[in-house]
Amino acid sequence: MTRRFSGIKPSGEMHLGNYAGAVQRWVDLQDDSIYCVVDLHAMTVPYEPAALQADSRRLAMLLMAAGLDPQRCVLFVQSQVPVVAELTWILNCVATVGELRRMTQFKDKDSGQESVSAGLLDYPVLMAADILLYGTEEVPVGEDQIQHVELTRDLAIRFNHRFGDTLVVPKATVPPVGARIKDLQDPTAKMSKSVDSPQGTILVLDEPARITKKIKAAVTDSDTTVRFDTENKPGISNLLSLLAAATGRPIPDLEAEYATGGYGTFKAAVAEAVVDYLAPLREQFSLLENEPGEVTRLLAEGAAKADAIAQKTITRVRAATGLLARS
Ligand code: ATP
Ligand code: LTN
Repeated sequence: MTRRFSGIKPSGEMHLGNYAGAVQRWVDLQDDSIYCVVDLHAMTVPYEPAALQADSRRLAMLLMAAGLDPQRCVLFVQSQVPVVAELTWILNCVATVGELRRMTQFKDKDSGQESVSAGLLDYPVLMAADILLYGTEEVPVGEDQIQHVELTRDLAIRFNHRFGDTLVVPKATVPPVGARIKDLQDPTAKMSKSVDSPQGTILVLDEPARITKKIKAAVTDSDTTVRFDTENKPGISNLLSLLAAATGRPIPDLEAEYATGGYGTFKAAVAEAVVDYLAPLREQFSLLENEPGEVTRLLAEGAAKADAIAQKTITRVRAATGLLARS
């Protein structure tokens, strides 16, 4: 079995892009996999402490509702296995400031700001610690995270070279292109948690009527043909991607079915499919909401399983790097 690890930030509500582009894949590949709500990563930018706690639980519940089964995979909240901070420190002494400054995500978030936290620069080292602590072989991520996984590989190789073969060198696995869901109001930008576009973002827990309203108001074009052409018809192409994700049907089939029926009929079909697609998740989520004690217990169990794996790695890392054994 291949050991997989991936993480998602508890900043803002889960949207359809996260669900269709990442979480569904996690659910399909959950055996022998470890999935993590990365609350420590969410602290790298300004945030509300009370909201972070609530958001971390809520995201974990959404992941369970989406189909991650704590009997089949390890699902936990990052900070509940604190040894990751210890490995981050050790890797900080392997990483260079220069390579961290070159990370695109850091450059994007840093630019135009008067001051950013040291944590923002260190974000990819914490991510490397996540990945390396659990002996990860494959990291399912979106395209935007490939650079961070490459850095993780470099750090693991450098560590092994300096201290002897200790860490597993992982690789990124990226979903096929087309899996990117775009903003309904600006179909050239990705649907995103951190960009304020409430009408352009479908949240997985949006009421059906709200989902329908947003899809009907989606930006399209002045043509009338339903055709997949991201260059000239980004809005319609995005709706086709949504329909494909929601129904599991290939885009050419959908083009053939809706080509000439008009945008109104097409949008109504997309709305209905997306509502149906998200219905089981809403249902499962509300069941979990009624069982807060059970959620706490499942998360504690997940953290204990993750910690058992982590302790083995950190013991080897401490010995290799010349730290005294803990008595
Ligand atoms: P932000 O919007 O703040 O950049 P995010 O929505 O990308 O955050 P993350 O927690 O960074 O959320 O990522 C969780 C997973 O969801 C990642 O694997 C990411 O690639 C995926 N993802 C995020 N947005 C989309 C999208 N629009 N389409 C497909 N996948 C997406
Ligand atoms: N940086 C990632 C989230 C993340 C992650 C990880 C992904 C944190 N730790 C470890 C894969 C493996 C993001 O923004 N999507």
